[in-house]
Amino acid sequence: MNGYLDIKPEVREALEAGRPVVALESTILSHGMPWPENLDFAARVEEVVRAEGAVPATMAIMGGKLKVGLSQADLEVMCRAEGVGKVSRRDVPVYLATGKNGATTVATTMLIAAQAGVRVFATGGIGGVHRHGEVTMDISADLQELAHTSVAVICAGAKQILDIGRTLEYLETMGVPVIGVGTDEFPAFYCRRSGHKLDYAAKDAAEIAAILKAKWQLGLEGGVLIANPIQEEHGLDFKYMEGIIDTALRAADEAGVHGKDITPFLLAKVKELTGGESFKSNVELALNNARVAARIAVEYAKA
Ligand code: PSU
Ligand code: MN
Repeated sequence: MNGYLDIKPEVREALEAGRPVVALESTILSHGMPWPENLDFAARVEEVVRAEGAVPATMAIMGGKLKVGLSQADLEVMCRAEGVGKVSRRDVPVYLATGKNGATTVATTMLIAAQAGVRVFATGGIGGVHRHGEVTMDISADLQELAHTSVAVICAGAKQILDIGRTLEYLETMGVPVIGVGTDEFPAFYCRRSGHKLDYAAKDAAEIAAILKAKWQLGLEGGVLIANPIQEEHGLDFKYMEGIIDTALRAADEAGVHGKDITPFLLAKVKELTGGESFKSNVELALNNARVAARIAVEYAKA
């Protein structure tokens, strides 16, 4: 156990007893959803995990510690998001040393989960290769984390703000299995389909748990990406979203936004352009991912 880890007692007990735990990220709270709806979401997502028989562990960096599981007061600080930064892998040492509060991205949540011994993590969408990434080299650190850190990430695919084809190519090069949940197509967050095929459609949580076990028992380190499409009734139209995203990308270009600010900028722009509609879908898909993640964690704990 490293001295930077601060594991909530409930999570520690579950880990020690080999009971299922599901990691959750905090960037989705601090930088992905508005106050106070994010606090309501934070409570609901933890409830969904508990209802399936697993223990939720929301990750963040607070007071110089890697927090594994947040109290209600901690969740409120992350949701109010005053002075809360967005922390990817490169930012971790700075936040630990300075005591600044940081919301964890997919990369950082995976990193903390692995250190604490949590193997399953539910999020909304992952970062990836940005459009024109072959020129800008803007590739999310999430992909390198998936390459090296042994945590399963349950997501609803990736938003069309990214170059989904190149994101999948990158994952293939890095040896990251991408498994569809009841689908052989990689989903595009708000949309059930992206036009990009997957090789594996898992039949249930037990099969996914068996895949995780086979990979890690063999010593094949690194993550597994589980792609769980948004529920039919909450999905948005692909063509409609293409239009929204083109407008958001143009706005980013005109505003000269780049680097770590581009993802939050595009997410905020998409939200603004779709009105409240995309927010509801976002909440539903994230809850759905937490449910599937908890089922996988339960099966993995049995295996
Ligand atoms: N994509 C989304 N919603 C999000 C993010 C990405 O649809 O909230 C967040 C996640 O925390 C992800 C991070 O890990 O943005 C990626 O940021 P970057 O592209 O700067 O690595
Ligand atoms: Mn980037």
